[in-house]
Amino acid sequence: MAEPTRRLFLALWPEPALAGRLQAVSAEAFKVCGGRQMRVKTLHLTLVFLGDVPESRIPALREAMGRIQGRPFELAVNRLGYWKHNRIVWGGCSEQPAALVQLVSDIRRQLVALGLPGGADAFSPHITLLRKARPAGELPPMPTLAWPVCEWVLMESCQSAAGADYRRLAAWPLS
Ligand code: 2AM
Repeated sequence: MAEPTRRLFLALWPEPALAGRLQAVSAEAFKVCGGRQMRVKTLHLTLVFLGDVPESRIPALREAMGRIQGRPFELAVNRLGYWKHNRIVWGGCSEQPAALVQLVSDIRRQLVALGLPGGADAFSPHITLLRKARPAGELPPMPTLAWPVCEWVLMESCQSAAGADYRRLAAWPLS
């Protein structure tokens, strides 16, 4: 029998206050782009998407991630964009802090060493706000939202009737 797997990703998760402000931006974008708004509790920024990982690999994954010594940083979420290829409206940043780039590169290196998919695609940090959205002539203005990042998390994605539900499996501090 095939080994059970879990659908995993590594992410940054905003505090409720910031998630609320992102949701307010999402509500404005929804007025012009329609689609489906992500629920406030599910808003996040993916660092690396792992996909289906055999359960037996999860302890080694957690151990390897725990070896990473990341530095805290502040993200200025100051861009709102639309991607035609997957019809999402996203929040993002015009500049990637060096500590964020380093964190993703360290994660990828550890994943490669474990023989797990390490996200070969270019890293395009974004927070999905709307799915199945239509392109708008002009998106609403985006305020600059300061996001002090002091931890990153391992999440499991579980399908539910309401869309994807996310479960936190582990968190590591940035200090
Ligand atoms: P998205 O919001 O741009 O779709 C959980 O699915 C998280 O992993 C989401 O943030 C999703 O990004 C991201 N992700 C990246 N690659 C993915 C893939 N191939 N399938 C599903 N989710 C992916």
